[in-house]
Amino acid sequence: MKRILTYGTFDLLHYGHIRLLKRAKALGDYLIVALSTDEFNELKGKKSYHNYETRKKMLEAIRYVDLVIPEENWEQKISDIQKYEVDVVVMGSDWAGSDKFSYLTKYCELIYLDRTEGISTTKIKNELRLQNPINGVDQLPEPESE
Ligand code: C2G
Repeated sequence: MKRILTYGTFDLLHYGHIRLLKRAKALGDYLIVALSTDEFNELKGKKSYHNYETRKKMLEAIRYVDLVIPEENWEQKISDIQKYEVDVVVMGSDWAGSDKFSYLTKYCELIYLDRTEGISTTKIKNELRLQNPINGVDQLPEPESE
């Protein structure tokens, strides 16, 4: 059984996330998602709309996802790979070359899949904000963080 592992926040789930998960699962037989906790998101400078429990439930409803575990820090990846006997870590191409992942090649295969253009959680938030100004005041979009 080929075991795949990926990491992320997966907030305001969108087709870019689903496409990543579908392609990751197609690389093996069992897909584990290490989902950023709310506390780790704070460390990453991200504030998700949905909390961890909600984001976890949504991921568990996706046919490609077999297990969701918490991502609590940057340092847990090697122990995750060993504990879950992971064969391949998969990430979107925006992470390609990052030192947060490149060292993992000593422990397992590392594959980057093309990021889906034209969609991101930040884009969704910004466009909703512009479409729904508060008290008639257009809200300035947050800088693209993804
Ligand atoms: N993604 C994608 N296409 C998009 C948006 C996201 O392929 N349009 C991918 C990202 O590359 C990532 C995954 O979907 O592999 C989850 O994206 P995020 O929820 O934005 O996760 P991120 O903030 O990149 O957190 O330790 C690593 C971090 O937890 C990754």
